[in-house]
Amino acid sequence: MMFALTLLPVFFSLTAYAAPAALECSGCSTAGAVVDVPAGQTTLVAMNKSVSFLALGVGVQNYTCASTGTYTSAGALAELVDISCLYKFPSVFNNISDYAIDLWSKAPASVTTAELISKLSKVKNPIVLGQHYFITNPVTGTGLSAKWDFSSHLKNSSAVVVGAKTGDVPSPTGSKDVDWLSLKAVPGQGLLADQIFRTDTRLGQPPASCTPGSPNISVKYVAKYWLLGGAFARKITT
Ligand SMILES: *[C@@H]1O[C@H](CO)[C@@H](O)[C@H](O)[C@H]1NC(C)=O
Ligand SMILES: *[C@@H]1O[C@H](CO)[C@@H](O)[C@H](O)[C@H]1NC(C)=O
Ligand SMILES: *[C@@H]1O[C@H](CO)[C@@H](O)[C@H](O)[C@H]1NC(C)=O
Ligand SMILES: *[C@@H]1O[C@H](CO)[C@@H](O)[C@H](O)[C@H]1NC(C)=O
Ligand SMILES: CC(=O)N[C@H]1CO[C@H](CO)[C@@H](O)[C@@H]1O
Repeated sequence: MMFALTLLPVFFSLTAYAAPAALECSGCSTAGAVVDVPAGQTTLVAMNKSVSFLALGVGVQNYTCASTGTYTSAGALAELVDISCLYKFPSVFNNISDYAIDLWSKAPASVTTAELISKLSKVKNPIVLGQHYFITNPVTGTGLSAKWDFSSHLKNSSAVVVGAKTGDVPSPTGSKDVDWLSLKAVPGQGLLADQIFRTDTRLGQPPASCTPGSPNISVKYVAKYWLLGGAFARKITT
């Protein structure tokens, strides 16, 4: 661990994304933000609700090897950083996924997502809003459902949302990046949001084939998450 951390300044200083001055990252209103869905499609459609939270997810997509010799999704785990203040600065906002995946994919395996976030030198004062992870589907009792959990940060157990997928399009940046998604809130599973989008994905796809019986794998990825509606927006925005 110590060894890995002492390497951090080296690879961070080598990064190509030298910024003149770091921008304040967290704590701004995104009420006027428009979800960055791809043009020319009708699969991902935003509800008429304000963006309450805009986060950069840094984490892993998990996969299990099916008997057919291909990987299938087995959930994900990500830390969610408030990037609300970057929205008004396209030169940073449009490149934040590239910047983060560059650092994250080069980081030694012992570097955690939290450590990585603390080293995002292009932004100032990043706040971790919470985590994205998977739970057993609360409706059917089998399979996995995506959850976003800000309950610690917002000190309210209702500051969570479980999503049911409503739309899925291939990433415009290519097949190496996980799909862009829309999800709607599963009723009765929290008040954090009414709708969730995953956009601007980088990496996270599994290898094309696997040997049945091999262990589950975790593949690093980053994405932007947009949470619309819900009951908590004013509690963190300014
Ligand atoms: C969104 O809702 C507002 C207020 O309810 C309404 O004035 C506006 O026309 C709606 N916009 C769309 C695109 O539906
Ligand atoms: C691998 O993922 C599958 C699907 O989510 C899960 O049932 C299984 O417990 C996981 N195996 C391990 C060793 O974590
Ligand atoms: C995904 O893998 C990570 C380890 O890489 C693990 O901590 C996490 O619990 C896993 N999540 C699921 C849903 O399997
Ligand atoms: C949690 O948030 C909800 C929605 O804003 C609110 O109604 C409730 O009173 C809050 N609970 C606590 C303990 O603050
Ligand atoms: C350094 C870098 O990747 N810059 C890119 C940031 O995003 C714009 C588009 O918004 C690209 O044109 C730049 O090349």
